[in-house]
Amino acid sequence: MSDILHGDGAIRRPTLHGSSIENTYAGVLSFMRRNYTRDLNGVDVAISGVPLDLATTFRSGARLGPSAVRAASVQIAELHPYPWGFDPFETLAVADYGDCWFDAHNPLTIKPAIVEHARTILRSGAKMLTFGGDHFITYPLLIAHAEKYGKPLSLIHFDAHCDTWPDDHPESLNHGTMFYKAVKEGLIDPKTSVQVGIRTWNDDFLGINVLDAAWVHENGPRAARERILEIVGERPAYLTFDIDCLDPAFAPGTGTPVAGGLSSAQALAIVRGLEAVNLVGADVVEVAPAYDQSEITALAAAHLACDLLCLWRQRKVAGK
Ligand SMILES: [Mn+2]
Repeated sequence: MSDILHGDGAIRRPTLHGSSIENTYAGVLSFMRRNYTRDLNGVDVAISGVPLDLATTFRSGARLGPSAVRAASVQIAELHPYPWGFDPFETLAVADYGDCWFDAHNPLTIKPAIVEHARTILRSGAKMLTFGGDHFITYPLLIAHAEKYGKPLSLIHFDAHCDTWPDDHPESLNHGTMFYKAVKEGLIDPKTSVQVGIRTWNDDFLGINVLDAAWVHENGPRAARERILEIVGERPAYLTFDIDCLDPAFAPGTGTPVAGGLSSAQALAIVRGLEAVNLVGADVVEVAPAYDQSEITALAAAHLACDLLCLWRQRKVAGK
């Protein structure tokens, strides 16, 4: 910990590593006060936002998700994350890359712009932790990750919705059909993929394993963790967390809330136990701050993201 630098570590910290003394609520905003930079040299994980909400089916507003999650994240940047007890940034070089640019008024250009954004980051060797935006963004992110890490990937998908509703329109912007397309295009392998927290009906889950919300409530986080590890094994896995996996009591600030979801404690207990997963990329999506109360949704998203970074830190320490 530097005792020289005070304030604005997001733009003044001379290294990607460690933390500096700050009033974390002050200064230029970045995720957990990480260096805000487009220089990917030496970066293990690049944080970025994709502020898209043109693919929503109900309430829009997730375009403001990335900035809300960054704002909430400073609250957990003061102390070592619990229960880990270490500063993940001493080991893991994490930069806030800023947000993906796309032309919101030319819808057909949006998907390619997100793919290109991801390619640029992945080409550097950095992994991506991305904030939505609505859940559509995971589709172009999967395209880029499958190019980089080989297809099909395994998907670990937390959500109230399966998002495998049929959609054979290649250009559609729809946040409920991405994983239908991902399965059909061979980007993800349904047999080694799993959906957690589901509580909306679909006649066809396309062979993806489902641990629905009732299953998690009945069996608990430990069983969920074990089942996920069994399904995914050592395969390269992409983790996507739609914040509406959480019950609206824990995450009201989202576009399509569904009652009966996971508590933040259940979700964190599951995610924290996924150290054995070969995680090649992750996103946290669908935070829509206009419907939030006291930042609880954005804060839950920030906590989940911080724990994902801790998983990567653990794997780096273990030489994986
Ligand atoms: Mn959802």
